[in-house]
Amino acid sequence: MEVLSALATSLRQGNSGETRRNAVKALAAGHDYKEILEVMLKVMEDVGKKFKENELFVPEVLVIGRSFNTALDVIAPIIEENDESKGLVIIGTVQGDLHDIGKNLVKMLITGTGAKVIDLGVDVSPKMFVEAVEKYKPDIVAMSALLTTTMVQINQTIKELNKAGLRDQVKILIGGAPVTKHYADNVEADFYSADAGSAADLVRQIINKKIQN
Ligand code: B1M
Repeated sequence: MEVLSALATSLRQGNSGETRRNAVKALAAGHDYKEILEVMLKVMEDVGKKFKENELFVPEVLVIGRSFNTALDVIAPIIEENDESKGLVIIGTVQGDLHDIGKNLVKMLITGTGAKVIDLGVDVSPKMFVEAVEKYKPDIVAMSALLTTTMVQINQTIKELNKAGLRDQVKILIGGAPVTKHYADNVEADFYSADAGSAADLVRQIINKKIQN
C-alpha cells in the first residue's frame, strides 16, 4: 500500500518525475493497473473539486494534469490491453478559435474520470467534428469556445451533426468563457458546464447514465 500512497502524494504535489517513478514501482510491486488508476482518479476527483471551489488554480491544475499524464503513460499499455473503456469523449476548440488552455484543463479532468479522450485540438471545423464522430463513434462531443465571434461555430457543428444524421448518437457538452446555459439551451446542446471540474462531473454522470439531459 505504501507505494500507492506515495503515488497519490506525488500526483497531488504535481511532481511528474516522482509520479512516473511511483507508477513504475507500483506495477513492479505487483499492483493491478485498476488499483493504480483508482488511486490516481481519486486524486483527480479531489483536484477537480478543489479547482471548482477555487482552492486550486490553473497553474497547479496544469502541473497536476501533466503528472497525471506521466503516470497514465506508464499504465496506458496495460489499460489498452484490458480495454475496459469508460466512455469515449471527443474534444476540441471550435473553428476560428485558438484558445486551448481551458480546453486542455477540461480534457485533463475528463481523462481523470477514466474516460478515453480524443483531442482534435484548436480551430476544429464542424466538418472535422462530424468526421471524427463518424470515425470514432464517441459517447460525448465536447466543444470549447472562448470568443463571442466563434461561439456560433458550436451551433454550426450541431447543425452539421444533424445533417449527417449523427446528432442522436452523441451527447453534446459545451463550455468556454462566453458560453452560457441559455446559449446551450438555444442551440440544443445536451449539457453546459462553466468550468473544467463540473465538465468532468457531468461526463462521469453521462457515462454512468445517471443523467440524460
Ligand atoms: Co484571447 N481573448 N484572444 N488569447 N484571451 C480572451 C478570451 C478575451 C476575453 C480577452 C479580452 O479581450 N478581455 C477576448 C475575447 C473577447 C470575446 O470575444 N468575448 C480575447 C480575444 C479578443 C483574443 C483575440 C481576438 C485577440 C486579438 O488577436 N485581437 C485573439 C483571438 C485568436 C483566436 O483564437 N483566433 C486572442 C488570442 C489569445 C492568445 C493566443 C494570445 C492566448 C491564447 C493562448 C492559448 O489558449 N493557448 C489568449 C489568452 C490567453 C486569453 C485570456 C487572457 C485567457 C484565456 C485563458 O486561457 N483563460 C482571455 C482573457 C480571460 O479569460 N481573462 C482571452 C484560462 C482558462 C483556464 O480559462 O479558457 O475560460 P477558460 O476555460 C475555463 C472555462 O471557460 C471552462 O473551463 C475552463 C476552466 O475552468 N471551459 C469549459 C472552457 N472550455 C470548456 C469546455 C467545456 C466546459 C467548460 O465543455 C466542453
